[in-house]
Amino acid sequence: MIDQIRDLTDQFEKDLASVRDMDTYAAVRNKWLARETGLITASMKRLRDMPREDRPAFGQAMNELRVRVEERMAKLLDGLKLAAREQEIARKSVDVTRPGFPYPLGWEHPIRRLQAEIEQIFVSMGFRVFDCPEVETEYYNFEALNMPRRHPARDAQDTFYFDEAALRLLRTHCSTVQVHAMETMKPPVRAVSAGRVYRRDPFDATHSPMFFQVDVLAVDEGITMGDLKGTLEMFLKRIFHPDTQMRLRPGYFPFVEPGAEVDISCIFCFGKGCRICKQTGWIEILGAGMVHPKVLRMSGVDDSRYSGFAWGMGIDRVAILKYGVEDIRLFFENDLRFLRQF
Ligand code: 2NL
Repeated sequence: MIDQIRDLTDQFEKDLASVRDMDTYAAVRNKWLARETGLITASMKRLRDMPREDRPAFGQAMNELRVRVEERMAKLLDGLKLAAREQEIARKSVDVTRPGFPYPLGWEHPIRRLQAEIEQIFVSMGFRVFDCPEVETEYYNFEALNMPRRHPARDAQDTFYFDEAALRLLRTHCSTVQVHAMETMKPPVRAVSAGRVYRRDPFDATHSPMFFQVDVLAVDEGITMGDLKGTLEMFLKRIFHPDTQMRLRPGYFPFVEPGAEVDISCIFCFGKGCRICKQTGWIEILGAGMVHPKVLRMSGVDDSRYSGFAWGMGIDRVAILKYGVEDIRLFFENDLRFLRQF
């Protein structure tokens, strides 16, 4: 009887030693502990065929064996689970000493760089860089610039409104910023403002619903058209070419009087006539003028004492000319193969 128990115990130790993984563990567990067919239950059944006096001792020994088997199996399971988890961790761990993947870097956008160059030119002439939100009110975008409701110039610039009742909109030009500049600064005012503007235009080779503008303003005592021409010529020579010529033609903008359209001598043929300037030798580049007295007055500037000049220019347009880009959409696709050429 004792021999039987010892054989079982030896057998169990051998089985236990044979466990390698969850599958072999399950097989051993089944062999010993299955409810009906396991070796423990089967051995217990032999109790009935034994002499009465042997039963208590055998029963007790079998019970001890059962407890031992259960405990050893549970411990083995813990060990297996731990090993599996360690394997999992080792599999998932990251070798921080391995060389990384090259991370694709961006590129300074040519329009933003041009904007910075333009701002720098004006800073060097004593102007202040002024910035304002792109979401504006009708007052700053239109009214304060002498474009009252039902003014035709308003219809000409199709505007993105957030909601007409609150009169919130996306600015259609950067002159809005100059109105704020005149309101916040006492003359002399010398301000340059550049940034995004928005118009309900189709997106094609020459239009974009979002583009970039720069607006320049100087207000002081005794400012004349001569100051406008001198400052403008200096700027155009610096941004394009030292030999760039300039000419002014009469032009209409409601916020200036008089107003002018400004051309530069063609930067491709130097005025000889080519495809870009349509054989005229001149390229239209910006609009300018003397600030309308009504505009000065509305922003709290005494128009009997002060006068000012102003102009506005598309930065994208300058970029297109300067870099010979055929399609404005290229500037807004952010394809690094395009941007890296600048
Ligand atoms: C254009 C024309 C222009 C201005 C902008 C301006 C600003 C104030 C008062 C008066 Cl606060 N004028 N700016 C003046 C003339 C023309 O822009 O074609 N821009 C792309």
